[in-house]
Amino acid sequence: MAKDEKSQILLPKSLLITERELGMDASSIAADMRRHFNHTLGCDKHSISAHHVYEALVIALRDRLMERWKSTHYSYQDKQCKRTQYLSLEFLMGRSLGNTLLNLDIQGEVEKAVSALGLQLEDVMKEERDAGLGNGGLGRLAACFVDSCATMQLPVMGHCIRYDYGIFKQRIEQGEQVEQPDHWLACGNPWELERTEFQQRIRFRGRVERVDEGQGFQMRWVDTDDVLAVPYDIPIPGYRNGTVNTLRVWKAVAVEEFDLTQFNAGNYAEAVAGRMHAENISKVLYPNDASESGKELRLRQQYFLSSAALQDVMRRWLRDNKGGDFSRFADKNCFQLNDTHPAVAIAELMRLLMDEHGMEWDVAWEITTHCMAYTNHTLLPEALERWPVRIFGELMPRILDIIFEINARFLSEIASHWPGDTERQARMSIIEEGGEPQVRMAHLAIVGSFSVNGVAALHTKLLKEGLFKDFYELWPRKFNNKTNGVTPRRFLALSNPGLSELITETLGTGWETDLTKLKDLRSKSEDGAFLRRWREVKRHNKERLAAMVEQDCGVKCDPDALFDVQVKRIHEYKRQLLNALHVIHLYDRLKRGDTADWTPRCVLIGGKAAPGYWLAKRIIKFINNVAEVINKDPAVGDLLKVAFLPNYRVSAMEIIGPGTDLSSQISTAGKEASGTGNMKFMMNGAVTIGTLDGANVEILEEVGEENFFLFGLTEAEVTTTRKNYDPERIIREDEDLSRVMQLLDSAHFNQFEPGFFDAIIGSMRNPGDPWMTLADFRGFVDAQQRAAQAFRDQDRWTKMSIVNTACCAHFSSDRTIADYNRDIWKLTPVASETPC
Ligand code: 26W
Repeated sequence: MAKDEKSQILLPKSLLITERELGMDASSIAADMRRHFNHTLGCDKHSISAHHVYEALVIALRDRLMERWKSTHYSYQDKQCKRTQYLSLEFLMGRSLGNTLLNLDIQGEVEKAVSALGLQLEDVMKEERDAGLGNGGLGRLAACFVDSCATMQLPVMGHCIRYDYGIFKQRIEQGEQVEQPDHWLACGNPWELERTEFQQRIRFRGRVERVDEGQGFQMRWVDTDDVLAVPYDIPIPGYRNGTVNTLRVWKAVAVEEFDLTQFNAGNYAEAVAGRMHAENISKVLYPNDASESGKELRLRQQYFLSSAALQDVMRRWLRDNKGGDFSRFADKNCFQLNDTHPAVAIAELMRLLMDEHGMEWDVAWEITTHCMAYTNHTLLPEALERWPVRIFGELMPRILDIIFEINARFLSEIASHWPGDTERQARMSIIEEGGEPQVRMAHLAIVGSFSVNGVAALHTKLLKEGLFKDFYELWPRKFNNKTNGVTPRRFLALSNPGLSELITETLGTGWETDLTKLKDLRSKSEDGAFLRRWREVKRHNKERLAAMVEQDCGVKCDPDALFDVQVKRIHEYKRQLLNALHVIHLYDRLKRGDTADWTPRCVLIGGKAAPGYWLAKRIIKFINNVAEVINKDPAVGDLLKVAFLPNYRVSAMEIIGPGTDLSSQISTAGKEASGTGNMKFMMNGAVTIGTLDGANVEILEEVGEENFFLFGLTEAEVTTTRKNYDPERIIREDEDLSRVMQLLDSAHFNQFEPGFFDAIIGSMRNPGDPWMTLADFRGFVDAQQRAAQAFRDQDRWTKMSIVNTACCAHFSSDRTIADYNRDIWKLTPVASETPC
């Protein structure tokens, strides 16, 4: 018999289910769906909502996951194994239904069950909303990582905030981005399980008291405004292995007590308003990508998540280690910080160990610095987080004290390492002095972690040589590279069923968890019949994509044209503008009749702009205007189509990736930390046109120059060229570029919106343009010409496509996670107790 800790009620064993009881066959699933539809959800003959059908199916599946979830939990518990907590302010999960069916291997049975009830599974699947708890690459990486961890049976738990509003929905009106709130929880989330019994109390504001407790001073954080963190668990099933891990998302809830002074003074509304303030913490995801916002609410979110996750681990630790022995804590726990967003966890762990568990500084520091690990995701200075010391001190005074102490001890280490080098001290300090002193979160993260990693080989090298050079000189062994990856389950097996089937037919199964098997596809690239099959699959996927483009943009694309795609957040460094210039150049060629050996092409561009990033939003308008002019010009016809895909998101990528021929990865060298879209495209047999940036470098290495359209300045060339960068000269000396700029100057794409694109044109003409867009124009146009020519030889193109898929093993997130585990986490895989 087990005891409920709080109520002391005895749980009779007969209440617990220990064996798997739920059938995985169509008739059991159909029966459960009906039961949930009628009883759990209370639907009746007047129900007309397809959403209820979806919900009934999810609950039936969740029940089946639950059995595996428990047995995974028991296995981890029995082994008392080391665990990792992946702390991330973003988890861009997308939809879960398809992934669950795939991983539980019940697609066929569920299809039967649903059609036995007179419905189409495809229609039911469309009812699911994307869980958009992230902006872009960083958030989606977290989602791919938890998929890989579950598949590799590693005891890793994700922690995130349960935002009521995810990344905004993007609509395009008159060519402009219009943001709409994404209230994704409006109809509830049937996957999640509320765990109020594990709620934690998070403190804010108040003041710090020094109390003498006889054997020395203790710090006490008092008079605080508390908020409750309530966890909701989302199951993360591994691929056909019986493991189900957990993504724990935390919701902010006001503490039970009212503000009594307000309440007693008759200010009922003010008392309730205080609750609203607390609950705002988990209201909305910040939609900024690659620029920090400096907003107080954001810092409250960061501390809320960090503290909730740490206290949750502490609770389990104290339960399993009676007497509170922390000597093995760091052997049993690792915290991976997804960028600096949760870096305040370093100071919070110190606080918990010292203030709540009576530890001395040195002992607490030893533990902390042996379980924290930090991943950096960007080199852009504007994305590096800094918080005003003042805000920090107001919100978390005790945490600020601890950061000051960490810094004081760190600076004395610097002073003894480099005596007299005060400049270096100022450079490396966690506190940036000046008018408004700031906490540099990256410095805190490096000082408090035993591991610091970049996300692609080039990125890590640049971190060591540039941004973190001082730290690398001090602690070279902390630094390591972990090239990103993406999950082949969602982005190949699930989203590209045609190609998956062809691969399985050719190589057998097993590639889903071991992409090195795909290298055998290479030998098939001389087999004519195989080439034809490969082409048919791609053609089918292009039809699917074309249907989406027609539906969402009203633009008709010929599936035989070259599908040239760039989807990602809109940012100057990603150079959607360079793409637009090329499109305009093609249009100019068509208009002057230069159509010999023309390759018909559909250029698709999509992505969200941060709502406060004015120029990025203007770029969207620019692309839409260019598309409008080109698409309605009868002289262009089917030779060139351009479309801006609205509301780019995970579920859209599942259609876009498989239907792409040419993947544009054209950032200014040295700016894109890794990129992960590049990997999803490659996996699906798209050929990359790209610069030597981020993980493109490694993609090129894997596929070879003949299967990649390389162009542009290298990072080193960017740095040297910058000194005397002269865009006007480049325009003058390039006939094609001059003509493109003339079209822009003559307001060809903004005839009724005078001056609308001046800022865009000005940014490219500026000798100080940090992204040096015009420097790469010629290289890009030439590379595009090579791509167009290659595409005309369909056999040649198909071979390139096959080689890309065949060489993608390095870009599976399974490989990435294996690297994290080997070098940083050192976890032992644990099989789920009851095999499935
Ligand atoms: C504080 C505001 C903020 C929010 C997000 C600053 C910075 C970010 C991230 C760094 C944005 C991001 O998603 N970075 C991307 O991370 C991917 C996963 O590692 C990389 O593949 C991309 O190159 C990188 O831009």
